[in-house]
Amino acid sequence: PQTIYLSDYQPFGYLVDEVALTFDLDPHKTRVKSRISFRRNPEAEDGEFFLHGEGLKLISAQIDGKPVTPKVTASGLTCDVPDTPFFWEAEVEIDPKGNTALEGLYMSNGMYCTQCEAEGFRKITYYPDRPDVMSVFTVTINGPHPVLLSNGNPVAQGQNHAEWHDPWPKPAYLFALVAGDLIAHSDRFTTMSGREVDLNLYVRPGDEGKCAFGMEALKASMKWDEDVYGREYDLDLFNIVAVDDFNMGAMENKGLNIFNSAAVLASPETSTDDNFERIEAIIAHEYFHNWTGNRITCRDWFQLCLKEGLTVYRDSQFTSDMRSAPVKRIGDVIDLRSRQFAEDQGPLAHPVRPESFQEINNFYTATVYEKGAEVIGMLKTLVGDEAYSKALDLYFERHDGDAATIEDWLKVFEETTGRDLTQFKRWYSQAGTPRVDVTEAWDAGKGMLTLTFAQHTPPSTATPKPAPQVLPIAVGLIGPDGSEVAPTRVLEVTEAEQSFTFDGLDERPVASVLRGFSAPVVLKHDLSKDERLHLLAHDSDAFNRWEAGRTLARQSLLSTILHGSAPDADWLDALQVVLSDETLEPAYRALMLGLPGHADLASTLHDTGETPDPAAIHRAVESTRDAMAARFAEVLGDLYTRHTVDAPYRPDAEQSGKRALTNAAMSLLTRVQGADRAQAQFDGADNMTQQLSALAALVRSGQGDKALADFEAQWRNDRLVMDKWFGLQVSQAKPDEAAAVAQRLTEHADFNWKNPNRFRAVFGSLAMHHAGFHHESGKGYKLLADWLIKLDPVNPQTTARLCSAFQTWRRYDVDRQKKIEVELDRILATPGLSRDTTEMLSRIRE
Ligand code: HT7
Ligand code: ZN
Repeated sequence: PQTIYLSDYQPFGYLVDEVALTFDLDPHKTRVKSRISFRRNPEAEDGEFFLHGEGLKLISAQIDGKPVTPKVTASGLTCDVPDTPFFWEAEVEIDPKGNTALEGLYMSNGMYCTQCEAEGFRKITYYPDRPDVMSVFTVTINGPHPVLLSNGNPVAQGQNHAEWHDPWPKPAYLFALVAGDLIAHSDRFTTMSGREVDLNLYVRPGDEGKCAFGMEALKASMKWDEDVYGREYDLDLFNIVAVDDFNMGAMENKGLNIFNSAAVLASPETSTDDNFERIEAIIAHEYFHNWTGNRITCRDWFQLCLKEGLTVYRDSQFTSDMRSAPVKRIGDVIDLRSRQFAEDQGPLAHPVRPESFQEINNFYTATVYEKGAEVIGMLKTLVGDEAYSKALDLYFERHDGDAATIEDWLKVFEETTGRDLTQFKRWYSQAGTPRVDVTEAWDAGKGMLTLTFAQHTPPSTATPKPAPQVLPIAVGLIGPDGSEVAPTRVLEVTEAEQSFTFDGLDERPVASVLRGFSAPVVLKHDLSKDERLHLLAHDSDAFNRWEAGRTLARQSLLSTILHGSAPDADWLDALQVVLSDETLEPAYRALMLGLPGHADLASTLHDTGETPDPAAIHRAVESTRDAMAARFAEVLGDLYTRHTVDAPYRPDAEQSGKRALTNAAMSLLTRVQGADRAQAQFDGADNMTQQLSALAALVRSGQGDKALADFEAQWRNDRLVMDKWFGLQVSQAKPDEAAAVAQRLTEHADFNWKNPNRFRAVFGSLAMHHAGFHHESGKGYKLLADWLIKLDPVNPQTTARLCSAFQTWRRYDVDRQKKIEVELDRILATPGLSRDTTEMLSRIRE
């Protein structure tokens, strides 16, 4: 496969002013007519007329009304064209029903829909399918469907016919079309300048009852973007459509967002609190793309973080404002560490702005998205809130309508602040997670504490020689009595080694370093256990207070894993005090009850030169949970009673925090008190959060058979709930049974493996079940490989994403590595393996 390099960027030789498309819909023989105006791009040297196109049957082509015979290959066509502006017209035939890859125009449960990012438009018609070619689209749709949608505003609607016009120039990846028998849940929004916007959420009949929450989230997002970023919506209409077969969460097509139904449909009976929060965040994310992505798009796909990092950052700000900021931050850091750090520390490591790729779909990664958002957060910390706001205003003003680059983005910050961001830019160009060692020197005579930071980023294939990066490290000091003796100060570490002093101190304080997780680094700060206990009891920074508890938990678990020791009693005592502190919000205490994940522990062991044993990790986590349950039984029982919600269900932060705490308590109590409480909760549940957490506790305790059958009988016809049923059985299985459970589920009549949500419910859960996937038998590896081989020809994108389950393989013992190697090679040897999967596995295998 061909490798594409950032350094080879060349503008396209032509500008496109207008695109008119006509679709005559048919399941296997859809006809697409295009009429596109081209003129030479004065800024481009190369005038070759190349249009992308894949899997298209060319029926006819004309230039200025005269038939032409282009040279057609598997990736597109070339043609001799005039020097003067001209109209290109073509008619192609495509097969939406045969399109199982879910890219381009495809069918899902009888409805037509599209997915064009990143390079799906070329499967619809011949076009310069690159984000820097922006044009105004007019779309005509003919087909026997009550609802026919495209981008922009409607210009004509008739029986089996609709015409749409999008006045905003856009790249082809933002094109969308939907046709089907759909029902709209409608509302309105008045923008800050008084524009009336019609809002519709289109769903399949039967799903009408699951729209209200998404609609409220949309209106809240529209208002928030006006209030916080001054960004207003710019069309008369904003449509969202829910689709069952979808490769990712959702897509920000201009004026016509398309969502995986799991990322938009919600009701208390069928969705958990976590689902509600995720849906709110994804709706916000896609809506925010209207400015950061659509009005200002990317020049090329290497700049993906320009829209994704910024939009993730914006949606995390939104969630922090709508819910609890510390709880959101802790959740984000848990996620960053488990997904992005693993990526950055393994063979798939790449910079936030990659410099080469074979298949761009493989670069919609935690690094581009989540580390990309962290980079924005650091920039804001460094320049301050006011300068951030000014820079963003300038960015929107200067680049509206542009296909921009990271250089453009950084320049607005340099201009507004006068800062030189040359070194900061390394956050975009270097792969790898910096390790930061902090050492302390206390001068009692001078009342002075010196903190010395040493940074080092492990080299990787992507970045063999990393240079020091700018690290904004937020630090505060806690006195011996628990009060804060120095408020948060942001230290700017720019050197490989650098010291900072705090003076005027009466007694030696405990340093609270990297408050709020102010930089995405691995911090090594050799605090004593007592110092960490002090921070756990007193740190005024909610993140670092939680982090102190988490580090103590990790240390306790590591000594259980390595030496078989009992859980650390001092940590458990301190934790009990925090759990009982009614001044702390329940959601925060629920997080305190959580333990580092198995993969996180494996990574820490690997970092310290140990070979992680997944079975030993599993045993240590289980025995620690048992010990917590036994020790905290009384407190947990009290928390369960005190915080049980008896008001009508609301998915807000307050109620969901209480449920998170009571369910964490219930789950632990099941270990020492038997399953009655869980069964009672399951039987009495009137919402999915309560029902599903009880079911998980029952299944984990080995007493879930009846509840599983009851659940299936109750929810057999709800595909999103059934995804939970499939997933839970794998995630709660005993390690030696996980692969067998997954295998058995694939034989279930409802295991529709071509549906990405269902496939991920089983195999995503298996890959995440650390001890089950890495079971010494190798059954987990083999089963996943069998199914990846089966899925690849049908849906390469989803297959390739799931390959990342193998990315940490070199951490494990020789025996496991050998078993994984066999599977990697078996998949790689499959004839006709997709470019997506080939690239992922070759990088992992390297
Ligand atoms: N911008 C979108 C990224 C995307 C995608 C979405 C759905 C299906 C396939 C896709 N490929 C890339 C989603 C987002 O970040 O908002
Ligand atoms: Zn996005």
